[in-house]
Formats: sequence, structure tokens, C-alpha cells
Amino acid sequence: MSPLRRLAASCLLGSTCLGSACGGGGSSSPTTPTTPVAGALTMTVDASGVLLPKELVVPPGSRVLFVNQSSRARQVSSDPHPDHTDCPAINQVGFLAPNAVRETGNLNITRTCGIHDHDDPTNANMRARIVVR
Ligand SMILES: [Cu+2]
Repeated sequence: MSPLRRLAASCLLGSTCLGSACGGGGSSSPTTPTTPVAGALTMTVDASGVLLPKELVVPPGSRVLFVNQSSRARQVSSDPHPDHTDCPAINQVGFLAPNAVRETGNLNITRTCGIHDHDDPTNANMRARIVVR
């Protein structure tokens, strides 16, 4: 069996198909996924209303998917509240209905981007940050 075929076979059988062996996860890919994929740059509001992870480190030029698994709508915004000027690309997510998935713009500037729910700005559960570096 060729090495290539063995790779393919192990990917079908194994649970470790997220590594470089199976490709497709290249950071240079310009494709924009429409559904969250394991290993993708994703932040999720879980069912209990907690935005996770609390810190996500991404390279410049990245986009991050926001997924709302909670039962109420969110207004995903860059810090500082209420001006939202630190990382305007995050404001592109904006209104996020329950079960909605939306994407930031390109996070081109290396800096730390605080995130909050503009409709609930003091809710610590909805605070997190993206570190662009
Ligand atoms: Cu705000």
C-alpha cells in the first residue's frame, strides 16, 4: 500500500484526522467556511450564555466565526463599550440571533481585541478576547 493510501485509510478509521496529515487546514487558504468546523477559528456562546474560549490567539488577517448556541440574541462588539473602536472587524459580527453563525472581518492589526455583548455590556460571561499576533 502506498503511503498516501495508508494515510487515507487511517483518516477514515481514526479520530485524529485534524492534523496536517489530512491537509485542508492550511492557514493560507482564503476559503471562508460557513459552518463551524473543529479546529477552525471559532468562538461560541454556549447554551448557558458563556462566550468561549475566553482567549483566542490568531495570526493577522484571520477571520473568526461566532456561533450563538444560547437562547437569546447577542450583539457581538469590539471593546471599548460603547464606541467599539479597538477592532472594528469584530463589529461586523454584530447581531447574532440564537443558532446564528457570523464571521468577523479580517483581523489585520496585531493587538488584543476585547469583546462584549453590546446589549449586555456588564455581563462577564459574554466577555472574551481575540489576540492578533
Ligand atoms: Cu458596546
